[in-house]
Parts: sequence; structure tokens; C-alpha cells
Amino acid sequence: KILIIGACGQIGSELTLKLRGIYGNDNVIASDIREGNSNLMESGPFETVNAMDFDQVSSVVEKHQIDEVYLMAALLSATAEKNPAFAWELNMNSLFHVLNLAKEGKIKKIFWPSSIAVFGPTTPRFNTPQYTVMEPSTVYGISKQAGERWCEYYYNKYGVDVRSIRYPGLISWTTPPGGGTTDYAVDIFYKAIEDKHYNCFLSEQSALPMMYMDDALNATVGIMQAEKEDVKIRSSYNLGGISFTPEELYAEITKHIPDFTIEYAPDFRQAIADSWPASIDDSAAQKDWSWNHKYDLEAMTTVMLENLSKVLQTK
Ligand code: VAH
Repeated sequence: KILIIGACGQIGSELTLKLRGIYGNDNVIASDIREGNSNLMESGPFETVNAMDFDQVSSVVEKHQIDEVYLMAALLSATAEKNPAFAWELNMNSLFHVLNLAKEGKIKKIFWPSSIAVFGPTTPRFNTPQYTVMEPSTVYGISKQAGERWCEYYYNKYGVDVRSIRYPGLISWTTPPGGGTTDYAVDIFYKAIEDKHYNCFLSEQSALPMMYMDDALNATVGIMQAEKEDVKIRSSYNLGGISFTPEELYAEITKHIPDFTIEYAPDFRQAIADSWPASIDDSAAQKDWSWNHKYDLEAMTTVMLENLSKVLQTK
């Protein structure tokens, strides 16, 4: 049985449906602090769980005889900057609860998401290597770097089979933007369709590593289905994908919506974006568990506009 903690979030809501499609609806228990959308709630079991409460997590693991946990609950970069103490509590305590349950033999396998936010202003910015300087300057990035260290420690010290991926910015149309700095690349599609104008909170040249959600979900399933000995890196794997600037994304959208206009008004999130890499080297993931992404900027833009137009028309 699989438990997804944080099943109503940007990744969790789509990951739940994908895992239910692979393993069967009743074998994938969704959980979050609040209920999710109808697709999620109607397609399989749901439990209300506060990821920070060990007893709640532990009792759901016992009740459903859980084998694998995907821990997707966290505060993202921009939100975490507004609530540093709470972000640290949520991001770290939820991880310790799951790692300790696995150490006690109650869980067999864990997926825990890290992020390109673990890199900081002193990290080489282009084609950032798997092993390099990492001095994250955001609360979110600090929590992800610390989390990676703990995952590797629990693997080496207690044999906990925890697997992790450093996600780039993720782009999807099923859940609205959730407090991330890269979420301008989600927001822009809503605004292009609804208003034909977007006021972008990053400057036009801010290149960031990005990925369409389907690719990210395939990578998540891919690392979890890999043979244990093939997962050689137990901190977290770099995951590349595409890299583009707001200006390049805007230009791609205007191929579909010619009268779409944009203005740039960088806010506090500019400093966060400036501290992150522009592009990522994910050759380790390609080599160890045959990762490759499918969606380039053109394909991602097409599929986002097609699907989001349908969703927004029904509103
Ligand atoms: C954020 N989307 O912006 C997340 C992600 C790499 C970015 O961690 O905070």
C-alpha cells in the first residue's frame, strides 16, 4: 500500500492520480491537512493527516499497512520566506517522522522531493553539476539541503531506502500556482488565457530550470521503481529538463495568442530566482536509472494552453 502525504499540493494532486492508475485506486491512500479536488477525493481513499504530527502519520501507516510513503508536504520558497520558523518545522519534522517510521521497519521505501533550491548564489549557474558548492540563501533551500543530508544519513546508518530528486520548477495545469518562485511560469498561462496580459514578478532575463509535470511524475515513478542498487546517490538526484527566461516563455505563448502582452515588475522573488541555477546537469539520473525528459518548451506551451483553455472555459 502507498501513502501520499501532501496529496493536495501541486505535485501531490497529480502524483496521486498517476500512482492510482499504476497500482490501483484502493492501494494508494491520499492524505493532507485539508481535503482535495473531486478527482482526488472520488478516486480512492483519503485521510486527513497533519504531516507534523507523528501520531497521526504513524496511525495512518499502521491502519492501512503502508509499505511506501511519498512525502510531498512542504512550504515552497516564496511562502517559506514569509514564515521561516513554520517552514522549517513543517519541512523537517514531517521528514523525520517518515524516516523514523522507516527506521523502525514500519515503512519499506520513501520518496522525498528536494529541489534546485538547494543551490545558492555561489553555485556554478549553468549546467549545475550533481556535486558542487551549495550555499542556499532561502529557508526552503536550507530545509531541502538539510533534508538531503538526513536522507543520506538514514540510508547509510539505518539502511532506510529513501530516494530523492531535486525538482526544477514544475509546470502543470491541474492545480493553481502554490507559492513558488518558479510559479510565474504557471501563472502566465492563466493570465494569457483570461486577461491576455501578464504582470511578471521576475525580470525578463531570469533563466530558470523548468519541467512539465508529466516529466516530473515519470521521474518520480522511475526512481521509485529502479532497482535499489541502481539508486547510487542517496542525498538527491539533479533533475534537468528545460531552461528558459520569462521573455522566451512569453514569445512561445504569443505564437498561440498573438495579442498577448507582458510587463515585468520584479518583486522579492527576484532575489530568490537570482540565487538559483539557470540550468541543471542531470547526467547522473540519466546514467543510474535511465532518466530522460520528453517535453521541450514548445511542447509544454502547447499542452498547457490546450488543457488550461478547456479548464478555464468550464469555470
Ligand atoms: C519554488 N517551485 O519555486 C518551487 C521549486 C525550484 C523551485 O522549489 O519554490
